[in-house]
Amino acid sequence: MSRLRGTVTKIVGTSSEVQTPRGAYRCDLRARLFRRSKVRLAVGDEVLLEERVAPGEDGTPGRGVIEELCPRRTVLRRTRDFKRDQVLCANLDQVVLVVAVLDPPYKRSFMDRVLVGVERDGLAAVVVFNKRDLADEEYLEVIEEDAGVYAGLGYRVLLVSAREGTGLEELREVFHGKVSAVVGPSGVGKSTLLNAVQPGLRLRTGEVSAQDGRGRHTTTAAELVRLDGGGYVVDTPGLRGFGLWDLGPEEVAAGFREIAALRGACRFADCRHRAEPDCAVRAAVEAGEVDSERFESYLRLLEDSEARAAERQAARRR
Ligand SMILES: Nc1nc2c(ncn2[C@@H]2O[C@H](COP(=O)(O)OP(=O)(O)O)[C@@H](O)[C@H]2O)c(=O)[nH]1
Ligand SMILES: [Mg+2]
Ligand SMILES: [Zn+2]
Repeated sequence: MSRLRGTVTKIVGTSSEVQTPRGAYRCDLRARLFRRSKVRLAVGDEVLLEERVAPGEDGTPGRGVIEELCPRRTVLRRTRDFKRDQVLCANLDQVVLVVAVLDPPYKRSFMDRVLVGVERDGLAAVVVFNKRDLADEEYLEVIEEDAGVYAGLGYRVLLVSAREGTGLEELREVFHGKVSAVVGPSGVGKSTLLNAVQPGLRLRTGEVSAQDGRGRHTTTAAELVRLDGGGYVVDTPGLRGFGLWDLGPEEVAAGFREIAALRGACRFADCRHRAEPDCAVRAAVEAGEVDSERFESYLRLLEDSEARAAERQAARRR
């Protein structure tokens, strides 16, 4: 019997929903497979399933059994205190970081923190500045300069307006055929943008939720939303999923592309680019080759990271 390849979009108890070229299937994970691999399925997993009942003409899902789990290209984990890491999403391709030019204005240090987490997880990042309509000519120049910094580092950068519908074609193209997570502060227009990309989606907008940074779905698992244009969006696992508050000092240095590129160029191999003599990174900042705001972000994240490491060490000694 032929096997169908599909993507796990939702998990409810021991049953999962799998999207295949022939339609959606409700599936049980074959017990043998589950015991052998000891792997827990996650949304985004690519699986091979055996069809039991074909999907209905009316769109009712078919039934199947998952026979095989394909190797994961990437995993997005959530680290939990006192518990094993949880895989929030498998095979995530990219993180789409959304910020607003105003209301609320973006903070570069926040953006850099997210980007460092994305680099650590080996994912691609796309930076979207939304609410372009709120910026006047003069302010637009500032934004374009900031956007240029990220574009210069090799990130894809979009300046869009969900309200005016500008840049949406390009955003659709970004999502096309990929598994994406949309992250960013509350109120920047993430839901509005997704609704604009896919009108049938009807995500609620405008609520300023204090929980947004953590995500609404902290207890239940994430879900993949299929886009008509091809591709999936993770119903946001929130920034927690990126373990951004748990970056080691080396991960911080490695997560800044322009700093990582200078590895080995400082006099000391373990240079942290603060006050050490003959530091190639600081020289590059002074020469204007490394953006000074990025460097400030680096120092800030490094400090955070070192403070956390010290805290952990103190806790271990206790
Ligand atoms: N002016 C302007 N407002 C926007 C734009 N996109 C979203 N908004 C507004 O920003 C608010 C927050 O949007 P929402 O999508 O809920 O943000 P989320 O928290 O990131 O999902 C809503 O009142 C939206 O109408 C835009 O491009 N321009
Ligand atoms: Mg929202
Ligand atoms: Zn250095």
